[in-house]
Amino acid sequence: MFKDVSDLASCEVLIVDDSELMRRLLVGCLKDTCKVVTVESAEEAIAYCQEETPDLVLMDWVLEGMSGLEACKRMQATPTLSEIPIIFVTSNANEESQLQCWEAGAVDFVPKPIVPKTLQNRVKTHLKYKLQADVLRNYSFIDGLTGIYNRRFFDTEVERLLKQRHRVAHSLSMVMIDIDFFKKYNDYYGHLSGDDVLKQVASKLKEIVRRPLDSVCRYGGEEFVVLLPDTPLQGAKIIAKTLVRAIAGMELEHNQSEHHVVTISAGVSSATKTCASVESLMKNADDALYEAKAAGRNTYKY
Ligand code: GH3
Ligand code: MG
Ligand code: MG
Ligand code: MG
Repeated sequence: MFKDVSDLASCEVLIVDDSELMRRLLVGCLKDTCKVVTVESAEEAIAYCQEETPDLVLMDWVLEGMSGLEACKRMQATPTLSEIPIIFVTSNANEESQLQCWEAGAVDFVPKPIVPKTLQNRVKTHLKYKLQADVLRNYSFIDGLTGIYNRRFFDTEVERLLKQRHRVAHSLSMVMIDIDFFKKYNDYYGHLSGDDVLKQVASKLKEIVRRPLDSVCRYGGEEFVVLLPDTPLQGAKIIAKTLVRAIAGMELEHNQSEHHVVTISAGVSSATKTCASVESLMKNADDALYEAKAAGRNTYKY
């Protein structure tokens, strides 16, 4: 799921330069190290980074339209883009210019005309740092018990998806899930068996929710939440139904439950014109989950 720390070849570097000759030269320097993409302007660079999140940007300073320096400042000020390191490659190399690059948040500075070996090594070094930072961040997004995403990931991801939805107006749905009579399960079978059920349920949910952009998170205790970008309510209901059936279908013994096996209840919500905040999405899903519990559990509501 995540890139390996030593896998530079899987990294992507975005080259921003308005000179075709320079772009070709830079691509030639880097194409054996990593994947390379080029754009001609700062505006295109920002748009590209919003969609694709490259691992590193090589930024020219003097560009038509927005300058590279301004683009760097804007990216640094944007939470989703500020993690992408930027190296300036520019002939504005006097002391004052270099200071301005550092102040704008650049991680390095390579003067033109470039020395290919120096550029390659600077890029390699910064890609390694970037991969290490990614690995640490990714670990901080994983739940230790079940190996699926945790609450911290959910909080970050749901914000990101809702913002993205503003731009591209796609749908976003959510399924909140809670294991039924789980306290009784722990009391009867013991906490370690309870932990094992949490792992098995998490793994089944992940097995079913398998589109690359979907995510299954452990929200806390015995509660999970599934994020379904680009999925209207109708689609999310089908997923909720499938999940509820699949967990009961595992037939994990639970003789303290009226269903005799481990079951879940689920509440579904979708972002609409009037319900577009994290809070309202969560509240609607939570209310629906409560209804599912009241309706006898092992079911879903919306
Ligand atoms: P309901 O059907 O209404 O959801 O009943 P419930 O018993 O599942 O609900 P409640 O919220 O009262 O209990 C949740 C229980 O989940 C409490 C705790 O024993 C258990 N639990 C929470 N986190 C963990 C965990 O990490 N491991 C284990 N084994 N149990 C946990
Ligand atoms: Mg230029
Ligand atoms: Mg609960
Ligand atoms: Mg419960």
